[in-house]
Amino acid sequence: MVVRSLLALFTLVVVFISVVLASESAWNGHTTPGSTQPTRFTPYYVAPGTKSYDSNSPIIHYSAHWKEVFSSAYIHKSVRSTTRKGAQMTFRFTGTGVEWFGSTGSRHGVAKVYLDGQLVDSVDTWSSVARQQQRLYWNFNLPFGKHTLKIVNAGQRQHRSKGSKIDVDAVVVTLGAKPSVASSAQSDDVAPIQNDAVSPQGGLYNMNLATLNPTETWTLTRKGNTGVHAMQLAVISDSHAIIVDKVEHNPLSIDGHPAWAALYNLDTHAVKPLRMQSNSFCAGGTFLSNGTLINVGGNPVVEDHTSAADFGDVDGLQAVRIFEPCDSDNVDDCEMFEDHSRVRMASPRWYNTVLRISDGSAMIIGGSLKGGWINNATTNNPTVEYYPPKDIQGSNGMPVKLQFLVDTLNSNLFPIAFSLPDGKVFVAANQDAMIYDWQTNTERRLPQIPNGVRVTYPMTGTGLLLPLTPENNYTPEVLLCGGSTVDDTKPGYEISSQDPASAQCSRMVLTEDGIAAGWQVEQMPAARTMPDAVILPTGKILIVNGAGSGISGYANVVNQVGASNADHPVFTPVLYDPAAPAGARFSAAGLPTSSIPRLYHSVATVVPSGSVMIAGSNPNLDRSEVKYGTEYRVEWLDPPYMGADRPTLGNVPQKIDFKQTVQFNVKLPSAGAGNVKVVLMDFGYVTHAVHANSRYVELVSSRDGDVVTVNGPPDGNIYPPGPGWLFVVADGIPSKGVKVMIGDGQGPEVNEAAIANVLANTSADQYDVDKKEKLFSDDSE
Ligand SMILES: *[C@@H]1O[C@H](CO)[C@@H](O)[C@H](O)[C@H]1NC(C)=O
Ligand SMILES: *[C@@H]1O[C@H](CO)[C@@H](O)[C@H](O)[C@H]1NC(C)=O
Ligand SMILES: CC(=O)N[C@H]1CO[C@H](CO)[C@@H](O)[C@@H]1O
Repeated sequence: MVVRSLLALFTLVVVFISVVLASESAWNGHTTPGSTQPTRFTPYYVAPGTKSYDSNSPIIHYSAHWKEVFSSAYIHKSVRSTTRKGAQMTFRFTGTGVEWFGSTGSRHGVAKVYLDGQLVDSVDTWSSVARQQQRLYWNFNLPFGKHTLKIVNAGQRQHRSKGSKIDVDAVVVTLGAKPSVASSAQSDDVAPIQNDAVSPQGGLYNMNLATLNPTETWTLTRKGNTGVHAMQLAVISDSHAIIVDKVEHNPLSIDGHPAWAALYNLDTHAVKPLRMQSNSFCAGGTFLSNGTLINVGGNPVVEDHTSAADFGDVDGLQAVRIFEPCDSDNVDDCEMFEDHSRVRMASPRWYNTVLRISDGSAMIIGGSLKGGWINNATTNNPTVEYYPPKDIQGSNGMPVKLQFLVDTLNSNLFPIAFSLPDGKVFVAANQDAMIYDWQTNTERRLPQIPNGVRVTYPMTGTGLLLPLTPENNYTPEVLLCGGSTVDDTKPGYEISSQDPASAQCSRMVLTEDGIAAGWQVEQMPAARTMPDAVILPTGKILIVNGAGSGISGYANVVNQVGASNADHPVFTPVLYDPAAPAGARFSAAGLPTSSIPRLYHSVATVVPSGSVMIAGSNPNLDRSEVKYGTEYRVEWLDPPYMGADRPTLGNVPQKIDFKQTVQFNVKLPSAGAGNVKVVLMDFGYVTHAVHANSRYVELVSSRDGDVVTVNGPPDGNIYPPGPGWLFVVADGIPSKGVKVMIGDGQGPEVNEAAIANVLANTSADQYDVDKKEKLFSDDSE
């Protein structure tokens, strides 16, 4: 009886939501043209800046033996299909990209895809279940101009297939624009490569500018395609990075719908879609002390501006998604695990920061109770909680109030946080900063960031903990760069995409003397909001990405460019040497200029080879191809050391415990090297300009010939237990990074009572539960 009425309630809610959607047309759930009924979340989507040609368009030419089949399951209710070997369709278009949509099923076979006369792919359209409106081929990286797409029935089928049918439901063209000749430092002229339907790599571009001495030259190479937009990025192994996006119409698909997470192969540039249950817009993440990655928080299911209704995902606001260690090159069995009935946060969080702390657990900081834009007192979640849950001063797993996050409204989402060498946590939000002693739940406020600069969303700056070294006795110093002085109490209609960003960097030594001396201010050569700051194995810092004006987000302010709240992309990175004297720290010498805007939702990280991976940019609700569209292209910025003769390492132990002394082999460049140091790095978990856990710790070491002796970090305060990357840097030239587990490799302490208390006192997906109850009572009136 109870079950039945619950079911009835649920059905009513679903019907109600559907009705609301029908009248508003779900942004992401697709509404077939000519219909008012939203259908399921399929790959078919006509992004702004693209044009769809239906299967019966007069400019699509079919050879004999194609027939027209009618069903409401197809785009515009019809599809052209053929079972005849050699039957072909030809389509001429002008643009920068093309997508072929059609069906897959048990009677489907293989199609050969040709672009401009060249065979580019062989697409197997077989699937065990019938699916319509699937993206069967895509390439978004064509040089602007006239192209011809030809699809030919290969007459082949795999052994499971009962036929060799292929069909064409629609072709979508990315219109693109002629590139401005002056701006491009990169080549756009390489022919498309093999594009496998299962793991499409998109276009391949590779142009080196290494005409000068390679040891002095930075190179920028465009290579690879993320398949899902790169909103969140973390290196998980020698060979792979994980990319997490929000729910949107990405070109990569899984289970018949667009994917919103993927594993990216750093060597081959192949992408493998990951199955995600809940909406990860906008989550944070961290590795725990046992190497497991957690991805935390997100968005509810129904939200007009930030999420979809009809793609079959679940509420992500309380999600803790678990990604167990995945260290082998073969990532076939690596998956994201989610079960909100057993594993979840106690409270909803959107735009939370997730940090590994000194005991190897995750501290989850702040966020908003629902998706939206700038935070306010109604949506604020001014608390911290932990994963696994712990008992802090009687909290028994429940969220612990943080007054700092009340006092820093409104611009306080995605706080900048770092675990400090005394185990406490530095937190910056809006114009303020503090040191948080999480064990005693006490805050120590720090001097305010000078000159009214705000550093967190949507006035986004970036922050780093500067290198910790034995010489400076692991004295912490933090660096905050960029952001905005825009008043965070102004409504969107009083903020413009043209409001200048801040060029200010502020740094402070976190000792009594340092705090008394306050923030030391310097100016970047160019103002930036949404910059990414990446520590290189040399200890120098690359500042890349971002905009010269406006703020984070989309569709909120005046003078939007496309939907972007920001404008004036900054195309040239700058290098910052924290060890150089003030006034001589910034240099742009030799740094190449990109032609790809990297605005809101851009990322950058160093990878084990020492190269910097730059990806993303998407100031849009869903995939868009208008100005500042959704960016899938990856760039690789190689510092000069990539072309140098580099140290190589051997026999590095997989695990180094605190204070443990270990030895490994090094082969130094033939030139010989005077200054040899061993460095332990955490590349961080990158999202929204927050490089959580990014860390650079120099270890005590000595060298005897080709044997290096090194001491593990003194304790979990200096380096929170968990995975890291070991480098040897000889006279400023680093080796490649080798993955090591720091600590004993065990998971963080599990407090069963705290977990039980959280599960007993909170419900899963609370936001949507409340909302459904509210909807139902509204509906019944
Ligand atoms: C707070 O933010 C939410 C989400 O953006 C918005 O719906 C609400 O109107 C805001 N409340 C106030 C008082 O501004
Ligand atoms: C690591 O610890 C977390 C939290 O307790 C747990 O969920 C995960 O399964 C552990 N991973 C491994 C590989 O033991
Ligand atoms: C604060 C709160 O609601 N605490 C409750 C959590 O769940 C346990 C077990 O059901 C109760 O005993 C507490 O009162």
